[in-house]
Amino acid sequence: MTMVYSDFRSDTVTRPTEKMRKAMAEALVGDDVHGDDPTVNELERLAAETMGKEAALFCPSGTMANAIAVKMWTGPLEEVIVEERAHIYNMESTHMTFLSGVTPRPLRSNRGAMDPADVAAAVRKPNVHTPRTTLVCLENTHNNWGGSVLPLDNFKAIRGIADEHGLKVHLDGARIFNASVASGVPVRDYAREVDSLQFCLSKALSAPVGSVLVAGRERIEFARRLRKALGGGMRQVGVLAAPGLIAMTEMVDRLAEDHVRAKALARGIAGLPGVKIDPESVETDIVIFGFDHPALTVEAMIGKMKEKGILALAIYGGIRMVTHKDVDDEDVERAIRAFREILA
Ligand code: TLP
Repeated sequence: MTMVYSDFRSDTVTRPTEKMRKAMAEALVGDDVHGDDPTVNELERLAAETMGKEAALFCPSGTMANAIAVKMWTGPLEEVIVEERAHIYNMESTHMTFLSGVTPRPLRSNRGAMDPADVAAAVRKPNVHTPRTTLVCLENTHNNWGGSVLPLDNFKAIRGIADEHGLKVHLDGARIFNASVASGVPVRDYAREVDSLQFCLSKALSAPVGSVLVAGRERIEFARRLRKALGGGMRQVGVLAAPGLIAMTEMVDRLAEDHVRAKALARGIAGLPGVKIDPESVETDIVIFGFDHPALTVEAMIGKMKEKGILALAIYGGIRMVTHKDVDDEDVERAIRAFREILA
C-alpha cells in the first residue's frame, strides 16, 4: 500500500486550488516581456496598490526577487547589513557575492529583530579600507526564527537609522501576509518603512509559482531590466499570474487557521522527551524546535516520522514543521500521535 504523507516540510508544498487551476486554464495572456500580458499587469497593479508603492514586478521566485533587490540598490565595493539567520544570507546560494559583488554583514538579533543600535554601529565609516554600507535587509515573518513576527516599531527604528546614514532598506516579505494576519498590522504599514519588498505567492498563499517585488517606479523599471538579464523575462505568464491574483485576494484570511494549527502542534509535542519548544513562541505557521535525545539524532527522528507518514525537515540542529492549506486538524493530530509513539 502506498503511504499518504502529511507533509509539514514547508508551506511551499501547497497545491493550487481548483479555482486557481481553472483561472490558469482561462487566463487572458499576452507577451509579458513586451509588457502586454493583461493578467500579469493586473497582478502587478494589485501588488503595488496593496503595498502602497508605485510599481511591482512579477518574478519567478523569491530568491530572484531578493537578488534583483540587492542588485538594484547596491554597487561595487559595498556592504549589506543582514540578520545572521536571514534567508537572503543563508539560503539563497550567495547571490549577494555572486551576482551583486557585495559583502553581507550579519548581525545578531532578538528572534529576527536586529537592535537598531547594532545596525547603527555596523554602518561603516567612509574609509579607503572598508566597504561602503548601503543597504539593510529585513525579513518578516522570519523563517529561521520559527516564523517570528518583527514588531512594526523595530521597522520604524531601523528606518530612522537608515535615513540618518543614507541607507536603503529591503524587506524579504516572503511571508508578510502571515505577519500581518498574526499582528493585525496592515501589510502597507510594514511596506511604508522600507524602500522595496518582495512577497511570495507560492508559499502559504498556495499559488504554484511566483513572487512580486514592489518599489518606486524608476527602480522597478531598472529591476525589469535586471530580471531580463537574469533570464527571468517570461512570456505568456498570465497563466501563473492568474493563480497569484487568487492568492492575494482569497487566500490571506485563511492563514489564521495555519497559525492556530501550528500552535496546536507545538502544544501537542512540548514536553516530550528530547523536544525543546516553548509553544508560546509560535506566532505564525512555522514550528522550529530543538531536538536532543539520548538515543535518536535529528535525522533518525525525521526518518522514524517518515515511516509513520509525517514529513518534516532538519534545520539548525533541530526540526522544522510548517502548517499550510494542505494539512488539516487530522494531520496535526496524526503528527502529535507519531511523536508520542516514537518518543514513548
Ligand atoms: N524558503 C523555503 C526554503 O528555501 C527553506 C522554505 O521552504 O521556507 N525568503 C524567505 C523568507 C523564504 O522562506 C524563502 C523560501 C525565500 C525567500 C525564497 O523563495 P523561493 O523559494 O521562491 O526562491
